[in-house]
Amino acid sequence: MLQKNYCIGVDLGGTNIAVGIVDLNSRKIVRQMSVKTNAPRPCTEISKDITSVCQTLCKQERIKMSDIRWVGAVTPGIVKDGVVKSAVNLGWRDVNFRKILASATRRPTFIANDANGAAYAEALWGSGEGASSLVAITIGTGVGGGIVFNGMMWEGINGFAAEMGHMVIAEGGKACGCGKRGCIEAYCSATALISETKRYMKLYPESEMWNLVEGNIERVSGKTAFLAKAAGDRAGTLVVDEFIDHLAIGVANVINILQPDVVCIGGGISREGEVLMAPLRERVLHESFGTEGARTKLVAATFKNDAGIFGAALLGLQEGNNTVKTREEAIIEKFNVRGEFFSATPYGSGHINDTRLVTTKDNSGEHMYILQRINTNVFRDPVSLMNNFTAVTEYLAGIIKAAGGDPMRETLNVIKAKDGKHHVVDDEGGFWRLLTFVTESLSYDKVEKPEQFYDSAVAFGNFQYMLRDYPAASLVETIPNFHNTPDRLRQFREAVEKDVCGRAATVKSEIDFVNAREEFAKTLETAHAQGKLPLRVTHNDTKLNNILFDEKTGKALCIVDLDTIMPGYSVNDFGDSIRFGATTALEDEADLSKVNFDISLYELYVKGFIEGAKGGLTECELELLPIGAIMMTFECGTRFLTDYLSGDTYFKTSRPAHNLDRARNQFKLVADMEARLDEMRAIVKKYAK
Ligand code: ADP
Ligand code: GN1
Ligand code: MG
Repeated sequence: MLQKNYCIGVDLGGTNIAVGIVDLNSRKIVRQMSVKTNAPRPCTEISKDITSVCQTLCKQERIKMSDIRWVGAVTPGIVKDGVVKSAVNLGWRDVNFRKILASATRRPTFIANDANGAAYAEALWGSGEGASSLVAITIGTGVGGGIVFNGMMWEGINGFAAEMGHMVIAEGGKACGCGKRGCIEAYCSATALISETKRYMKLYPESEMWNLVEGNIERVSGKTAFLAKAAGDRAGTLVVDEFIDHLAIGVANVINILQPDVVCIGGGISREGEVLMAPLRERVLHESFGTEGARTKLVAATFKNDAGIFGAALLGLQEGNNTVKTREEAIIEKFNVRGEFFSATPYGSGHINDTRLVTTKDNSGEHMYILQRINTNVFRDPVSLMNNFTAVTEYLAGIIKAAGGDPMRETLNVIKAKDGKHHVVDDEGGFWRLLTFVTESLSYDKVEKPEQFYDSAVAFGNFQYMLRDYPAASLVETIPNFHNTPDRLRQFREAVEKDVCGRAATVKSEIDFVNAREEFAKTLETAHAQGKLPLRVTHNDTKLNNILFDEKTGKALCIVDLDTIMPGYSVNDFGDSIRFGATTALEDEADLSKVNFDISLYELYVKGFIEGAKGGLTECELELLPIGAIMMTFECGTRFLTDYLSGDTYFKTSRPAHNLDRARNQFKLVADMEARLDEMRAIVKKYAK
């Protein structure tokens, strides 16, 4: 019997979501199902629906989700590295679809634009099989496409690659939906073909096309003119010939630039087959360069209706996706894991470490782990970091156990390497650690329900409470002066001074914003120096996505990212949560009109944090909570701006002005909070009794 080798392809459209289990051995869709998209909806909801369809299909096929090697999904819109930059039909902007779908399905997950996905399937299993390069031009409502070279899809630096439809074929020509003129989409989309057909019918009342649509012009389709041409109709012939002329210019441009092995024409119109392709080939031959025996093959796409599902399913075969696997596999072999390596996929949205969800398998089933490469540019002494990490988690496990909790889910658990160490160093000097995966848990980049934020506050308050007697002196400072705001300002001034990228002149108002708060920056350090503000064992990175929520109960479950546990101020832990969570937008939202301080979320957090700390906060700490919120927001904004000025070497970025957008975003919140400081103080008073 043929061994099963399954993956899942998801074709997410504006109207329907088609999901299919694909058998990589037989190259068939073994089961499929389609549900309504009901767009616009948040990615988390759509990902949940996709997951339950996947589960249903697996049940029908009598397999487990863990037998699925990966889930690939294609979506309309601009996609770059798994992030949907914008998809108008779905109402998404800058959505990390890969992360959300991986969290929901718990499978390695790959995402691409739908036209790119279709091109990929065509390159691997369709008309490009065996060739090393293929360009697809897909003709539908619009004109799209995809470029595949040596098994890799080309998304471009920003996800806009292969937007074939906007290749200009006539300067100053017909208006296109994109706002420009003369784009091939204005001539060669199905929409354009239909409107040309109608125009010619009106010019030629005797045309056969009127009979084909039974006198009703609204019945014109992409086929009408082709049928008429086949019957020898003059108007139909004119429409089709013009259409082919225009398409030939576009195809010739592609060939002249890239000289790929194959150009394939997909979409509904490609069903016309040789009626379209034979004259197109002839025209292209005249328009393009090439030599005898070395000419681009021009063909109709092989995949028809199922191009979406196949395109999505095959994404896991992309070379880059497999190399990730081999490297991780070698590292996993050095740890004490259960069973054999099975898969690895990028996970989470942290700015510092590289995180992967890893699965292994043995006879008892599947096991999940979190594998992390510690950023040694940020953490200079990773061995001491791991000593902090293991000592604190073991201490917390004791407390959780004593309280009747589950230490395997309520705190992190470090897996030892086979050599007894808490880490593995790879061939390139990369420093890796392995944690058990907290099952059935999720983290959020933005508050989805207010109760969540309240819960996270209780959890962070309680985290500090649990560590109240922990020997602070035994902790190594993993990043010295981490939340010493005056020192952060010193680093900032240095960056302005050096101005290595020549960016300082362009951000003068942001620089002024920071400098104007030099005195304010000293507030907490001064209070500490005066003996008013105590040092405690604190987390120091309390943003919402560093807490895992129980998927079933929705309750805060486990605090993660313990790299910065060090002596610090409680008010900063409070403040860091506020800067990230008590806002109406994501931390990297660039449209500042969307970024506002959300004082009702602030109030929920104050209530929860004070409750969680169980009376452990001093009067001075309570009084300084609002200052902690402004301080952390200001400090983080300053750090983002410093990194922008220094050439983006610290935080992970995915666009050129990413750090600048983040800095502006944080400064907007600072200004909002400054204006509402009295209200913020009154709220603390209300709960501090
Ligand atoms: P970074 O320092 O880059 O932020 P984190 O340690 O916060 O790295 O990990 C990134 C993300 O991975 C977290 O936000 C969380 O969603 C997820 N994560 C980390 N550890 C675990 C775990 N043990 N189980 C489940 N998810 C985890
Ligand atoms: C970093 O690692 P992560 O993404 O959870 C940073 C925090 C910043 C935060 C801004 C070690 O947190 O200090 O506040 O980004 N962590 C480190 O989002 O620098
Ligand atoms: Mg983190």
